[in-house]
Amino acid sequence: MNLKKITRASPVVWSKNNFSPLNAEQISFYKENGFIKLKNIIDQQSINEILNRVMELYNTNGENVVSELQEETIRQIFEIHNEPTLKDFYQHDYVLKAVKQILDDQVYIYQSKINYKKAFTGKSFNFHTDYITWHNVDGMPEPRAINIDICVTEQSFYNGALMVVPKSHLYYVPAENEQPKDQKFNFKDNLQTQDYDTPKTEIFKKLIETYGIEYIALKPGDILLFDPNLIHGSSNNISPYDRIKLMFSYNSVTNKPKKSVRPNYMANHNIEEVF
Ligand SMILES: O=C(O)CCC(=O)C(=O)O
Repeated sequence: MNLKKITRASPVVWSKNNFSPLNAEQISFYKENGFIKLKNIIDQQSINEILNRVMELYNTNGENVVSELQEETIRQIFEIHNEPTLKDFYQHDYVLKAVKQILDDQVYIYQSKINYKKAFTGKSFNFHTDYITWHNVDGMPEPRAINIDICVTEQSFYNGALMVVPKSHLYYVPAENEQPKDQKFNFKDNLQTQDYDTPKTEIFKKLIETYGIEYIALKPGDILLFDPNLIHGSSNNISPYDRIKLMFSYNSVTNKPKKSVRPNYMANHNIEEVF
């Protein structure tokens, strides 16, 4: 497979000569690799507040709560940007400035969630890019969007930390099996099983052989910025430690999807707040 044929045309960093809050080195690392880890962005007291709120939400139920396959254990809680106590984190001054530096536009929350990979029982996420679903299913025109992971509990190789294929964001990798765009399709079940949108095996292998796979180890308070077109995934949590993180996905206001058949909590189209 010739990777040139699937090379991405859209920019990764949309601003030009803007080196604050990320400096020139950080911007070029993000541009080349599709991600960057930033240490100690959220203080420990705030992390404790997040953890308390996560534990309260863990005991709620609703359409936006996804359990592990055939288990009661919670896997994900979506639409957390509507939680007043979590507002300070997706509206965090540094985070928003970095997001807008990369996207060079006003932004809104496209998707938000807690990924709660419980000790012993938390399940894997198959390798995928978010953009393939956002583009094919939701109709997002370009990858002018960004994911921010806020690390709440330590993420390491033993508790299912995220893995990424550096530089894979520079290609549009077709899926082995595309997710249906049919309104009747059970998008929620697919969040548990992830049967669709994994990268085509031959291309995936070639990317790994060329660029490798990297574990993203993070400590509480660290954040990860990553491009929605970056291939990422993670393994089961077989350790006795919960792996908890918040994930906020921001989209540029000039990049709104024209249509989205997925529920609003998966692909927000009620844009009430623009930053
Ligand atoms: O939490 C993880 O390890 C991966 C999450 C992910 O890729 C997703 O929620 O789309």
